[in-house]
Amino acid sequence: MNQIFKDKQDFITQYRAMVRANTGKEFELCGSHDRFYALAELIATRARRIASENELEIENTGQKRVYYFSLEFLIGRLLDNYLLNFGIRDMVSDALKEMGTTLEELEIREPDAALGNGGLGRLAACFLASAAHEGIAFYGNGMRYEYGLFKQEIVDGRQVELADNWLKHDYPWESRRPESAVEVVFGGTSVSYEKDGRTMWRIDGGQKILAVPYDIPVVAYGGKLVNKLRVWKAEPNEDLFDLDAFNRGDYAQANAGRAEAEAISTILYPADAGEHGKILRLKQEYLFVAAGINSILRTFRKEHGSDWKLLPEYVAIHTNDTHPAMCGPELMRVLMDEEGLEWDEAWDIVTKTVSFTNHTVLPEALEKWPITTFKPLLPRLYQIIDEIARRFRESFPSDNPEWREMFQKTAILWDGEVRMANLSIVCSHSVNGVAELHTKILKEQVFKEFYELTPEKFNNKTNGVTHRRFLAEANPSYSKLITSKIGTGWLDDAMELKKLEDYVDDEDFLLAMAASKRENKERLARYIKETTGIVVDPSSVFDVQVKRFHAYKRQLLNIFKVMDIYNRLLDDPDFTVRPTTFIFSGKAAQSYYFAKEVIRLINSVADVVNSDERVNDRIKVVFIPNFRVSNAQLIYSAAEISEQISTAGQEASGTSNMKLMMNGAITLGTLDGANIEIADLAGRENVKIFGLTEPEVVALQKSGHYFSWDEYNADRDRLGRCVDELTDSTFSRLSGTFDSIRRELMDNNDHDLVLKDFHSYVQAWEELTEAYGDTLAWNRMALHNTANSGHFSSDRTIREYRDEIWHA
Ligand code: 26V
Repeated sequence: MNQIFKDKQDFITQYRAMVRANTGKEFELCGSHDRFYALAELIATRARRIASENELEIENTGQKRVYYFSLEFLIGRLLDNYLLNFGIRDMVSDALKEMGTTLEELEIREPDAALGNGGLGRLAACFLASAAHEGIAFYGNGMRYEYGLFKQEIVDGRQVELADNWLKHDYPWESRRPESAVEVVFGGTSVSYEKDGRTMWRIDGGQKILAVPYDIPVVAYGGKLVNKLRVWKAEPNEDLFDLDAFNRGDYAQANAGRAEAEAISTILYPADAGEHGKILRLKQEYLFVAAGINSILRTFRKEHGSDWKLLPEYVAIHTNDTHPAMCGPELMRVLMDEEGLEWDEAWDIVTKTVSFTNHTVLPEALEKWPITTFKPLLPRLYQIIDEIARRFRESFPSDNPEWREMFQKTAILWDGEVRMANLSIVCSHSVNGVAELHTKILKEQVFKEFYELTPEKFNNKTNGVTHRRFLAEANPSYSKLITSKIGTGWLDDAMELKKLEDYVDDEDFLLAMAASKRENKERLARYIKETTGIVVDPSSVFDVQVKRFHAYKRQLLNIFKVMDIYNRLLDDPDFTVRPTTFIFSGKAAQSYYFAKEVIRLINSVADVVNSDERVNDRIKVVFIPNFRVSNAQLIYSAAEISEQISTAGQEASGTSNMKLMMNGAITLGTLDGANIEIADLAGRENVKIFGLTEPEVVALQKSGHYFSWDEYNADRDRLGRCVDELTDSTFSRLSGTFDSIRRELMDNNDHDLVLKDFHSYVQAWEELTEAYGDTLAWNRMALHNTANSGHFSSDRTIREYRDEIWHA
């Protein structure tokens, strides 16, 4: 441990001094806001000092640096994380109590940095933490959006989006680095000129934007290493201010250039994808790529000079999905146009440096840009992409008609569009999926042709999550219990959780687990009461589905189960259920009508069920608004059933499944994404699997013999009734009926096979909740889950990337 304070007294003295320096007031006279900012600054100053010591060391030892390019880093709050990693959380918590406040009171003052949409962005944040833990010189490269992901409110059951002005107050962890700003050019013309008998290219004219970096320290557990997340803000160059217009009194015009420049880093696009075509998004992608590459090369030159052949030895560039796909072309541009390398030399360097992760198989999520948008905005880059595409095409024997399919599928430019996934693959030496099944689907279906051409590029890296945040921090009572048996080693090495297997027959331990879960459920029940007004019973089963809303994740299937249970409780006097609280949380993209209707349905069912005294002693439905990292930590730790019910083959990996597993929730899921690996590791008897498998889904879709009306007609009493209730008055009281959901199921033939999997799902749920009656057996299952969750620590994932892709 790196002791950043001598002892509690030392901490208190320094903290008081910081409060005084910041506010001019004594600690006692300050509110929680000022107290939080002073505490954060005290910690951040220490972190920055260690970071600069590390920098020197890396420079001296010539350690390879890994740069992780991602448009999203969903980091959430950091204070608690910093304290845990510096090993001072308990000490600070005690000290604050002595000083008349609490850590919790200060923590909630921190903005929850929502610079990401969901799984992909949170994965990037987990990687920052784990790479630091593994001692890798690892740098996040991203965007500093002025507005993070929208805040969600629920009005009449509907999702309403509000701007997330997270920078309203200062952000204490960041430091602005204007001296490292980079000029980025949009538009202009690509012109050639002769130099030393060679044809060279440069861009004339265009709009020059300044990318200004802000650095956020990333503290490793143990506090010895501090890495950096670098996020870029777009600013105008001074010459964008139109003094003539200002002098004419036309202030809007005077500032127009400024506003246009700043717009680039104003908002995070809130759809998980599908923003293709929006020019601002393309500007974001180029800005953070160009600025990032520039700053990498600057550091390289300072340390190793201009022997660019050495770049792949000292630098790895990883591209998180296709958003940074321009890394390859931009690196080509700089190496050729600015450093004077020949194409082949530059290409060799690029393809040895860049690697790529794909995160989805959904065709509608694969990024494509109209050439008519791309080319005028980035003329020189387009030329380079065109040349990459041409050379790639020429590597085929193009006269053979059998190659035509291959040709079309692997084309980088096709049908008037730039295909970012194909560009990413061609520019990378490694392409990976995020769970075994997902990687298999990439190889055999989505990127089949590329796999045939270059099988050696393809590999799997099953996702992971940081167990220090999602178990240690999120679940203090369980962590304490775990530590009391196996010591603290599991914080460093999650595989040590395996030692918990020794306690599967220790009744006292199993009962202590139940007590810990109960404590977390009470904590969540209080939060639910505060945020929704709904009172839930902590002795009911907490059944949890929390994630972004998408048709393929099938929150609809889950709420159909609740509707069915409700109907049966009303109609069938012999039907009984284990008292359960069905908990949902998550956001839908603003423009994703179907997903938003499912949210409205859940809230409408909640409204009816929770106020129906005939059933509300046994079932309750809760939609927790504004799902984000901070409330996720309360939810995961209180969960008993983990709903992972996507249509098989659609969820690339999932990561909430891992977080919930660690916290001892039992997976109720399909054989999809990382659920398969969870089932294998925990043991089939410790999870509950249902539904069609991926090959069955593919075969059924291909056969053309799935008809949702057949499902409806085969069970009019239960399933048919739920479908009908979408459009009768049963759940319409809050804000109307659900015709579009019914149309999706019946007229659109139920694309996601909700009706098909309905019976096996409800039955699986009934069997699982039946098992809840035996407390010891249930907690034994839970324990097997926690004990085998070490594999899903992102520490393991990062080690695999390090050893097999980055070679750092
Ligand atoms: C985006 C869109 C947008 C258009 C409508 C359909 C759709 C579907 C999916 C996406 C997701 C884009 C990428 C993404 O966030 N993937 C998630 O990455 C996680 C980390 O690897 C993984 O655990 C999730 O399974 C995967 O969905």
